[in-house]
Amino acid sequence: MPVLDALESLAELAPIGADDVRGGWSRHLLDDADRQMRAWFVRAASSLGLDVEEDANANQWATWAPAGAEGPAVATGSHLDSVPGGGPLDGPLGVVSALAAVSRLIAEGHAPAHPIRIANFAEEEGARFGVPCLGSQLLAGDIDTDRVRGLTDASGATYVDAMTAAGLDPAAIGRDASRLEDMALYLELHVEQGRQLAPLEAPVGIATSILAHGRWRVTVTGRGDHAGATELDSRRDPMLVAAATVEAARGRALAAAPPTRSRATVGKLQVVPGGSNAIASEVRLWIDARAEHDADVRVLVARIVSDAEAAARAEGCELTVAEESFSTRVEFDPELADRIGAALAPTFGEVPRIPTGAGHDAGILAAHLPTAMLFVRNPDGVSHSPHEGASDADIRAGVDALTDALRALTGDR
Ligand code: HGY
Ligand code: MN
Ligand code: MN
Repeated sequence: MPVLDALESLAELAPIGADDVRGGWSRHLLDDADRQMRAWFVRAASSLGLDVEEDANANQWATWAPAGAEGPAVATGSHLDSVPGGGPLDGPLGVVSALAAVSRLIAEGHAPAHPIRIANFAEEEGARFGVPCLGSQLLAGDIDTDRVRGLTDASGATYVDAMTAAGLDPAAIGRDASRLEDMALYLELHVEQGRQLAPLEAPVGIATSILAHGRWRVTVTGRGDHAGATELDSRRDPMLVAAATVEAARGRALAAAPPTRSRATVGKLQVVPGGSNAIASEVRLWIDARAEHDADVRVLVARIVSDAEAAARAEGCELTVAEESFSTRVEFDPELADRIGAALAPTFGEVPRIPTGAGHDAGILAAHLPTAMLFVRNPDGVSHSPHEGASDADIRAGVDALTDALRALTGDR
């Protein structure tokens, strides 16, 4: 059986979903690029002799269960979708590293006491339907299925439309108790997002926690009118309210005491109708807010919204706010982290333990089973950008680390 090389796999994936307009890669749930990524997963896993399945929630799974491997699986993997114009590693690195690690364990004759199962979780970024970690949330039963069926993408297509077009049954989505119970633990490898490992001169790290975070959609309605003919004192311009909201996001996050690690971002804005010589009639914007604890995020968002409402009143605009997602603070399993740290120690010495500000499917699953994450050093710390990267040597080190961890966690028969 051939050993799968993570760097070669990333090179194979590089042409898929390359975004000529924004740069980077755009691969969104069940679009053309995502389907090619998913087809690659099936081919790569099948070439290793793994059993490949797609579950009712559009997640893909590849299982290695040689004779004698029993009980719930040790699960690993990540996601193959991306943010709009994202980097090459956020998601795919964890999937290709998992395939590479399993191929090495097969090649070395490892006899696991438990199956190893590799996941490609669907819509981790929420880039198409707005809700992150949708595949893992559905699997875990953490999200209302009627709400999910009603979600729409930018073109107005519903989640039901997307599933149906891909030959999946939207009526079947939701909690998958047997699949959840058949996982003993989940270990996700991911490119580091942020720059904590470089100063420590460490190629890999082990996650401790994830900031609480969420997304809020703000809709500001004003009155569309002529940019030249409308006197300034008679305007109801939603763009001014949007601008005040963007300022408030930064200002309120900055004003929160540093221990809350508060941050708020407006990275997406839609202007209706969007004419350069027209006062907008409506502006929609999205606030991404994160902080150490759930309550810190709630306070931060309340303050930003209060500023936005004041700006709306001053401009004579209407403002509504809808929560699209909320992910509570996650503490990863310390015992599992210790087991992984011990497995890595012979090669890597003491592996740093680091928190992260990014959300992950491992964070969703943490409420249901022991979970852990391995991070691969990102020299600049940049992610959700085409400039995201890791050195070839560190990508190889990540595969080594994941291989060592999976070997230890599945034991020898
Ligand atoms: O947005 C996030 O934190 C993640 O990368 N999905
Ligand atoms: Mn991401
Ligand atoms: Mn990710």
